Amino acid sequence: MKRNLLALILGGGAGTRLFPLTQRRSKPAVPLAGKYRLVDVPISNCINSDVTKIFVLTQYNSASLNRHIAQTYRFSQFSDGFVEILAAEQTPENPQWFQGTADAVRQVLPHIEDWRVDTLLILSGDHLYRMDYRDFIRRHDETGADVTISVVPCAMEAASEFGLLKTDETGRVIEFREKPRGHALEEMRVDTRAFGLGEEEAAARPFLASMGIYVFRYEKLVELLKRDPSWVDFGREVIPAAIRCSNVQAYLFNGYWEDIGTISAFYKANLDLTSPLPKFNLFDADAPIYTRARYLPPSKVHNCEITDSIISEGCIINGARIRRSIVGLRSRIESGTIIEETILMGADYFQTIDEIETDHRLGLPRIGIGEGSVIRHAIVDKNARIGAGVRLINEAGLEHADGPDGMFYIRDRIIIIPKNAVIPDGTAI
Ligand code: ADQ
Ligand code: ADP
Repeated sequence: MKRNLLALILGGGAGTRLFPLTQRRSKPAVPLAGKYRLVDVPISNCINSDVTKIFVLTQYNSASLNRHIAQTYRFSQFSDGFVEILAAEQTPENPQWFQGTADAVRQVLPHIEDWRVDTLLILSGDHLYRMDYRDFIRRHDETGADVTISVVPCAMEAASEFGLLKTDETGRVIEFREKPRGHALEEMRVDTRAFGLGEEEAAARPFLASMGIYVFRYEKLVELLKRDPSWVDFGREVIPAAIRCSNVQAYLFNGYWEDIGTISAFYKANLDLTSPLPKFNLFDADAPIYTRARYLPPSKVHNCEITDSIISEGCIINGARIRRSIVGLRSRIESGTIIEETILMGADYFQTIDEIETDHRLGLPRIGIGEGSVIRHAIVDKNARIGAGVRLINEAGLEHADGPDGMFYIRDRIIIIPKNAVIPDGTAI
């Protein structure tokens, strides 16, 4: 029988955890690793697993997400593949935005019922990992499951951030608790040796955490979503209910996996890519991460000292010292700058000579990093104009701050310069 499989990528709710990167765009469109966007990871995993019917669910439409999807994921006319965005919409019956992950799926059911789907693959839009979903789906088929949850062994320190579960000896899930704390957390400890972990590894990672990605038998999902409209979240309501009334199985994933839905996790995972042997490999020719082909010129580097960094296409870098940083597309960096442990997202476009001259007359820094500036431990969003002699080093060691008029933000000690921000010459933060 021909399988009818659809993938739904949950592209984010209100997006508060990645604010201000999500101030002007929906979460799937947040730039990653200098040239990609978050949504490229699950979409590439899908394509590399032969899953080519993909919907991206997002709370609001953003121009950059629409443009990115439309210009990147064009399948051949002989394929039935597509990537389509479904944004939350107000209808006469439903004036609400998505109330949670399960509610998002419930609200888009009318768009997918025509597809005569038998299996739904539900994915998250803010994870960094590489998975062949065919193995995940095979396990779902072999066990005759209604729902299969992908899980990773997890350490005590991180466990309360996740849905935790227990299985019986056949791998069937018998208990699930969403982000338990204290005693409730302690009770979810399991012997992960049963999942093939060695003695030491099992002691270090004694919990089974849900990755928040699921394979559902379509009929069962529809039944669960229709049963109680107050069930709006998979982790909090739908999965615990499914365990009570159906066959829910766990699929153990053994590779690198990171939830990068918060500023500090996003920052750390991006910077890890600059390591000599990063945990996430962008250089896997068998399973590439796709993104928009932009036909940019190769980067030009003049008189610089650059170590442990990623330099994207279309950059011009003059006389800079750059260490452990990501330099995004079309970045323009002037001489005497020092950039350390920083993510520069680059620019959406090259400025013309006329634009640069006009900026100069108006006393506005051009897009990029001006002469002699020092930037450390920061995220600089696209099209930011950082003047000359600027110091972005969080000198006061602030944990959390909001700059005047949204000029900058500090989250977990990381300085964030929002998209299109202007930082005048000589500013010190
Ligand atoms: P969380 O990651 O906390 O836990 P949540 O923030 O609700 O779950 O989001 C999961 C995914 O859905 C994210 O990609 C998010 O952006 C997206 N999303 C959230 N609300 C949405 C909405 N209203 N509309 C569209 N998309 C939305 C979940 C599980 C845990 C599991 C972790 C693993 O509930 O059990 O351990 O994922 O990261
Ligand atoms: P990316 O190249 O990172 O995928 P986008 O597709 O989001 O980025 O952005 C590139 C787009 O930026 C261009 O296609 C162009 O439409 C837009 N853009 C915005 N402002 C300008 C501008 N002032 N001049 C030229 N292009 C601009």
